[in-house]
Amino acid sequence: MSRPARESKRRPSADETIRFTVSLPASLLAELDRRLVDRGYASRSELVRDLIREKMIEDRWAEGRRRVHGVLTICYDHHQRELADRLIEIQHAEHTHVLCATHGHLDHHNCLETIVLCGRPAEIESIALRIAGLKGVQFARLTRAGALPGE
Ligand code: NI
Repeated sequence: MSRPARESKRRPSADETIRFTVSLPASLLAELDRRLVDRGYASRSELVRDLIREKMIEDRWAEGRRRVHGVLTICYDHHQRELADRLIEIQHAEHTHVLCATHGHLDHHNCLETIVLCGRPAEIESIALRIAGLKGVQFARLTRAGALPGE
């Protein structure tokens, strides 16, 4: 007796891994394999999964309406007048968008700080720009992050 058609087309559960076929031009596949080796991936699947996740985070930021996370990394000279106070003031004023901050002392003069931000992309970018623009902040980089569906 054959199985009913409905059973063979059941919906996979969210954590199930599905195998599917992708057609690529040979040159694109060669580029993918180069990245695989350069980045130390164990398989094409691992690399493709990460590329999809990166794109999903990018799209979420570009779409702009949903809550995302970002990590602002800054370096500054803590001897710069009033800079440490201004950094603290901005974070307190934006406390609903600041999850946490970590401070590291790089040497006698220089500090490294990571500030984990949450909110809509425009809110996070505005806070990051204000901090990056403070006199004495020598390096600032915002890393875009966010929760992914099903993970
Ligand atoms: Ni320090």
